[in-house]
Amino acid sequence: MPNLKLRVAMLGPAAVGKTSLLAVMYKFFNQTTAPTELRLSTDPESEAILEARYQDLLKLIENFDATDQGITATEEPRDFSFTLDRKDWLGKRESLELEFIDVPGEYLAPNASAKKQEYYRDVVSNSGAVIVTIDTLALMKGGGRFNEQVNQVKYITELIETAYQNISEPRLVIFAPVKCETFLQAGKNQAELGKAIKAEYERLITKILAPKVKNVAAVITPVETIGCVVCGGWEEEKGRFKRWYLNKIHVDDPMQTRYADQPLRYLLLFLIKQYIDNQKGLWSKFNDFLQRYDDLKEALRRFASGCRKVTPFEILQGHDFFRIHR
Ligand SMILES: Nc1nc2c(ncn2[C@@H]2O[C@H](COP(=O)(O)OP(=O)(O)OP(=O)(O)O)[C@@H](O)[C@H]2O)c(=O)[nH]1
Ligand SMILES: [Mg+2]
Repeated sequence: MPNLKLRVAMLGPAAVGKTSLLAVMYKFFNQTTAPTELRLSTDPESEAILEARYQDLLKLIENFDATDQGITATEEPRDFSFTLDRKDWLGKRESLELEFIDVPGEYLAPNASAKKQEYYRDVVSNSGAVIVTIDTLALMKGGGRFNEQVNQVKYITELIETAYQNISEPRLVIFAPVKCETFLQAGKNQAELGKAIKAEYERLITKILAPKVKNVAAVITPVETIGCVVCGGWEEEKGRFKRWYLNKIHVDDPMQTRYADQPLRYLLLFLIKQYIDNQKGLWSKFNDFLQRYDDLKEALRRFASGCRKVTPFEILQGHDFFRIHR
């Protein structure tokens, strides 16, 4: 059993793509263990669920007109544990566990019970990192007129504001725009995505996170979950968004997930820096742990050094949390 756990909260309203993002992150490690030398494994139940969600995504692109109804909504909060160790790590007595908490987006719905809302806030406030999953189509299509309905920026802002009110330990906020293939095609201005996030999440970034820069790092790491589709429009009813129309770029294209590793790399880079800075509290166990396992620390450091930093990737604040001198 792993004895060191770090919690990562998945945050976002229903259907933005939280579970899909977890499924492609799991798949990334599953497919690329050889070159990374770090091994990531999940318990059999988590693996079965994430594999099933991944297969749902594959089904989505079987047809040329990819209908956007591939994935089952999450019904209950669920932990997905990603256990990390080094491939040839001797002993394997202990390992590092990243525990992703996937909460149903309906816990954020305006009519969700106070208990559910409070539950979500507690998950965020007790997690070292949060992945704000953003439906990029809603952010940018139609002049962003469905953004508030789909991404609930105001509510997310308030939730983080409350959850981070009294923090004294370092936190990482990862903005992960998904469904972003349409805007990252060759020939598109890659800077538009970051600009839209900064404009739409302005209050969260400048009023809530920026004043806490000593404790809070924030990055933008887009993930193309599917990769081979573009948005051909949407269906709406009485001004309310209903669904996206997606088209494959070429009929025979396979799934072309891009950047699924990036949130993980940033997460691990942030962790290693905590170790180097020898932070207390939430992080102290992590420090004790790595102190004992130099080889794992080195493998983590090498993996984390692959963080992308050029547009559309960006460190919004807390550059020092990611700066490692050797
Ligand atoms: N085009 C495109 N569609 C995506 C992407 N990621 C997710 N989707 C679609 O978005 C839908 C909803 O994704 P989920 O992962 O179930 O969303 P969720 O945030 O977990 O939703 P809840 O469980 O209801 O909170 C899926 O059916 C996918 O078809 C992406 O990167 N690109
Ligand atoms: Mg889900």
